[in-house]
Amino acid sequence: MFKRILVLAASASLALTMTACGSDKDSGGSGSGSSKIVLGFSQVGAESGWRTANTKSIQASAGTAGIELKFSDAQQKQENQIAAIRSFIKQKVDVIGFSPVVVTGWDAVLKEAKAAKIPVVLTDRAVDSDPSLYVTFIGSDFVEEGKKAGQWLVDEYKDAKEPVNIIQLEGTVGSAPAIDRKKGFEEVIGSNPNLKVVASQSGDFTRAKGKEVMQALLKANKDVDVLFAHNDDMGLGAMQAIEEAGLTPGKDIKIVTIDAVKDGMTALSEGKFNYIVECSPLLGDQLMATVKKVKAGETVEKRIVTVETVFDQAKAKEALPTRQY
Ligand code: GYE
Repeated sequence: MFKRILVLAASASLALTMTACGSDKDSGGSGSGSSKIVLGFSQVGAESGWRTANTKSIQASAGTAGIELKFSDAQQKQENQIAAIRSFIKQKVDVIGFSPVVVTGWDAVLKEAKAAKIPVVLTDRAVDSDPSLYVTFIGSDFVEEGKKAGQWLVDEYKDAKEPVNIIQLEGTVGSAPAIDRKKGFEEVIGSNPNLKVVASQSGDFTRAKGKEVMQALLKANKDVDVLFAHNDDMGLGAMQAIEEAGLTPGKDIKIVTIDAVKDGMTALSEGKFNYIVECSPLLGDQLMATVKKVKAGETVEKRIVTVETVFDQAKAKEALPTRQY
């Protein structure tokens, strides 16, 4: 019961935030009197360093592009995202952008946006809806990221004569990055029968959950060689659990993660992580350029893939001083 009241209160405050900033659509014109493009953006939440950097990028790029941004944080809940998108439709924004927390369950609301003739641009994460329901999807290739992480293990343990026991910390259940990173990773390590995933569980992309789940998994699995975490934050939480268990991260248990945010890169440069596959959160400029094109009636590519790299400990040391996020 108490939980239910909290949920109601949360959605009421969400609705309030959105009406509070929802009335200024025509007041944001530039000096020339022309009206600004209005973009309604529903963000997943603030679960990780990656997400915070992504939010900053979107806000900064909207400012530079002269686009009015109506921003809504869904606290990692699909129902909040659906409510936000419905509110954007009601407010008649020009374009809707969102990063879908999970892959499934978007058909109805995407059809509503289409019926209202409001184009939708997906950023960061994919959906399983019919592609005719959105204009484009801007983001990383998560299967490829999982493969790059797996390839590091294949190379690192190419001469291993004994089983290499791996713990995998998965991202949010049902999210595109969790599904695809797991798929790419397991496909590549499958080439070496010594590489064994002994436990695989979700840590919901957060540091706190990463630590909690790793504590439990370390108790249940005595001989762990490698941790593969689907993002830096879970890896950082797990790193604490490893240290508290009296083990040395980076040595007793090697750590491979995805993202390459500053805290992850710091751990890598200090030898506590062993490898990071980059996933860039800086999608703001591409999003704003796409929004402008869509508004001008120009055609855009159905899939816009982000360019990314990988980091070992030496490369992390080099890159850290100029890292933006
Ligand atoms: O890797 C993780 C975040 O969807 C790519 O979400 C994003 C992932 C990112 O919480 O840190």
